[in-house]
Amino acid sequence: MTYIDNVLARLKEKNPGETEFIQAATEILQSLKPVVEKHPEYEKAALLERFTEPERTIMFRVPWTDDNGRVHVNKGYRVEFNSAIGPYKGGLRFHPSVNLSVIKFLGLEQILKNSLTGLPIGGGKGGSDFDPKGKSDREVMAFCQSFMTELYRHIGADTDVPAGDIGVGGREIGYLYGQYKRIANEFTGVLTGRGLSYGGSLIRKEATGYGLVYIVEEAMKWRNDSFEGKTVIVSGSGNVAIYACEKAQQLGAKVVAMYDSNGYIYDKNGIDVDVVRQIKEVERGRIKEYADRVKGAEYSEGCNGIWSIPCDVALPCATQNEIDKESAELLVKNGVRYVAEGANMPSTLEAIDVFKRAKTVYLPAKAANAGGVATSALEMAQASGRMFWSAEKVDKKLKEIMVNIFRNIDAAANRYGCDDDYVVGANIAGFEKVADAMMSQGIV
Ligand code: NDP
Ligand code: 2IT
Repeated sequence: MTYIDNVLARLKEKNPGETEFIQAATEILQSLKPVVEKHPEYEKAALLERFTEPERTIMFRVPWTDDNGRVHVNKGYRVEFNSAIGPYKGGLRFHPSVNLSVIKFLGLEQILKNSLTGLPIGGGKGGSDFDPKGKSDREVMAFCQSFMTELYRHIGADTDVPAGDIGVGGREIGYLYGQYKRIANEFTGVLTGRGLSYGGSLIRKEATGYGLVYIVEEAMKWRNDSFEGKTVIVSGSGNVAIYACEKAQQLGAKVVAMYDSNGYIYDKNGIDVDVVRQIKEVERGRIKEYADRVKGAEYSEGCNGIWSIPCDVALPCATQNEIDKESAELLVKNGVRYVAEGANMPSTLEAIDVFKRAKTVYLPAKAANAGGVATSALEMAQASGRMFWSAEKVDKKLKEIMVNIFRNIDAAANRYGCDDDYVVGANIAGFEKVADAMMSQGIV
């Protein structure tokens, strides 16, 4: 049994039932084989065992009262996974499906993603099984205040800097920040994705979606190709999906379909992203309403059907495992050429295999959606320098970061004889820096 097989076997044994975490760890560890073979000292230092065990796992009770005076209790999590190259950094997810396994898979991915940005940020992730959907603003505020009343003691601008993720957008970050400031009595960059009036950065809201399109644009450029005239599918209709759709269309593509957890819309004329933004960001409504407002658009119940629509580019931007083997096969059969992940781990291991065999240009999440956290790090830099950069400046830096990530993952894949395998490239390029930092810092 090799060192990696051993670590994986023990990880499964020690973390029973954590299917998402094991899925992410399997993908990562298996692609690190050539690096580990080159560095026998890693095994002596139990580097992979340490890399896959969070530095700290915080779990807490979050009690809050609804508008009818009923008391509810949710679970709260913050997994401070790895601080070898910087303070823990990563989002908070509020969704009923959140559990320890989900937060740990996200945290593990975040370590390598944050390393790929080239900026000094470690990996962490948190959240709750609280569902903001259908709650009043006051209920969301009550929940956020209770969540932060425990979380505040664990975080800090140089310790751990949370941000948004599914179910945590500008409104939630505002309530969380207000409560942090009140308890800690300090105004610092302890959360990113803040509003522009209280320390946020221009372009942070757009950054994940824009960055996703920028990295695909670069992959296309290397193949003498471009977004011009391409048919694109974007799953989800939240923060990442909306700005991926906007940027792809600015570059000449036609986005024909999007979804939320109830169903998908198909608009052969190209999605009007302003209508989606109005429904989702302003009204907090359902994507179904798009078909009532835009002539020629159709709505279908259920999510999976979206992958049967022929497209050149697929941008999954909703959630984990939204593309299974069958959906991947459909995409390939219908001629998809690029798949790039706005969401974290949206493709199952079997789906990734289908894309690899078909030689689809496949850009995994930790590279493709790193623009969000990279811009969070730019927000941290602005906050600690007590200054604001223009939208043009932030957007230019974001684009440079995405182009660099593409070059680095491509080079890492080539270095190990795995040309165009960006899964291997991203895992190795991200891991090398973290491994070096961990080795330098001793057994901690
Ligand atoms: P939002 O909450 O803004 O949007 C999430 C979208 O995905 C909604 O349309 C939601 O539909 C849909 N969705 C969520 N869960 C499911 C599900 N189980 N089945 C079907 N659809 C679902 O979140 P974000 O846009 O911020 O996040 C989307 C993805 O991008 C996540 O995987 C996140 O981890 C990742 N990501 C986010 C970053 C960021 O900066 N925000 C950065 C990097 C990655 P509905 O409204 O019906 O729930
Ligand atoms: O998955 C992610 O990278 C995010 N949700 C963004 C994290 C951040 O700290 O901006």
